[in-house]
Amino acid sequence: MKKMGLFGGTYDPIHQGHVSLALGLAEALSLDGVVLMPTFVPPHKIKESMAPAEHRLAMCRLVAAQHPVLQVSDLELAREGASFTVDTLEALCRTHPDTEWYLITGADMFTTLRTWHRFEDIARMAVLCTVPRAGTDTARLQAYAAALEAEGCRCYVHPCPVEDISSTEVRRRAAAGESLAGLVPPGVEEYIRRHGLYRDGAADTRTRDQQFIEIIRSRLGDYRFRHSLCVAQEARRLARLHGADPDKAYTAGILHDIMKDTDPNAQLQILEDFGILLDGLERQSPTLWHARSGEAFLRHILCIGDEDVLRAVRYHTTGRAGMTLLEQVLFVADFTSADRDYPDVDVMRRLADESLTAAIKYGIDYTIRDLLDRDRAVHPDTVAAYNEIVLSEANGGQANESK
Ligand code: DGI
Ligand code: FE
Ligand code: FE
Repeated sequence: MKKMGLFGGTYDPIHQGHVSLALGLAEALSLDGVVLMPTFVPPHKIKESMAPAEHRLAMCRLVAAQHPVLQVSDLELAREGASFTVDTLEALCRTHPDTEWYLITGADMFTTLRTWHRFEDIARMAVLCTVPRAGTDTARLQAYAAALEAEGCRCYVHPCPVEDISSTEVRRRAAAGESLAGLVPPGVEEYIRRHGLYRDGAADTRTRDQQFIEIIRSRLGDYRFRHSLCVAQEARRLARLHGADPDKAYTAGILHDIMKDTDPNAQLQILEDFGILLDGLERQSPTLWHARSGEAFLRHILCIGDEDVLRAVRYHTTGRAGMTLLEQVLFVADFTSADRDYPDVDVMRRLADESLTAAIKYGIDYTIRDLLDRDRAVHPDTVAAYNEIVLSEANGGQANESK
């Protein structure tokens, strides 16, 4: 059995504290290696001063090159979305079957371990390791470890505390042009200067939407990627026309089909991970899954908190009674985007400019006929959306247009 450490972090930048911790544990536990795993940072959590992921990764590689026991993996960055540690461990256990894993966490994170997603599985797959900070929290860490061990977890609290170095302080000094000697490993200071990291104006200047576009680019095939950009543009146009928020519409358009090209079983896994239950009809209709798994991915993995955008994605396929204006805009834009070329798309586009509800009715009419032709079930939300429009038309078109 090989013995390997897994040490995740933002590494913004990697500093001497990380290195001492990794090397200290590697020696104490006779590890064959320690994998440094730079983590993905969701677009909205990227602070002005943060270095782009490529640079965080490159600095880790620079340091690993100086210490044979250190390795670097881009597994989590390549996933383009926040990863659960449990998924990373599972992936590593799969690719390294004859390895015993030691999960390395800093003192702060160690005492939150019990709250991590699927903690029991983490504890089953790895020995939980930490190192106290000099002068402070040894007893607290040992008490937490003892409690975990009483539950059957395997833990290791290193007896030699390490000096606490703050990445914030490293970035502040870099911004002020002060020396980083002793704080970061050799080469990292030069790397930071050469690339102008952590200085005003050196931040990742890509907008959130640009970052979302890169994320869908890596998750979707060519056809679906182009469709998503077209829907984003069309949603923004329709939002302006009908008084919805154009920025939200654009973002929702980019993201609405984010899970469309994801393997159905992987979509089910995501739904299960987040405790989302499908109704009986949904379970039978894999084409509906991407709306639900998409919402979950945006909420939990990309950490998008805007309920308007989340709802628009959730209901973009079925619609529902009482759709918000943004939901209506996205629903219609999915039919009228520039890439669509079904025979009566012009009719649909004309309706979309005149009235969102008229366009929704026309779209649902088409969808329901198509589903019936193919012996597919129609989701009750779709029927409810349709009925609401028909009934309000019968009442003189009062309700719903400006919901
Ligand atoms: O993802 P897009 O292809 O851009 O468009 P969409 O999200 O509207 O998905 C269209 C697919 O969803 C199409 O295969 C039909 C299916 N669909 C839409 N409404 C219903 C539905 N399937 C079922 N079973 N029931 C529905 O009410
Ligand atoms: Fe869709
Ligand atoms: Fe779509």
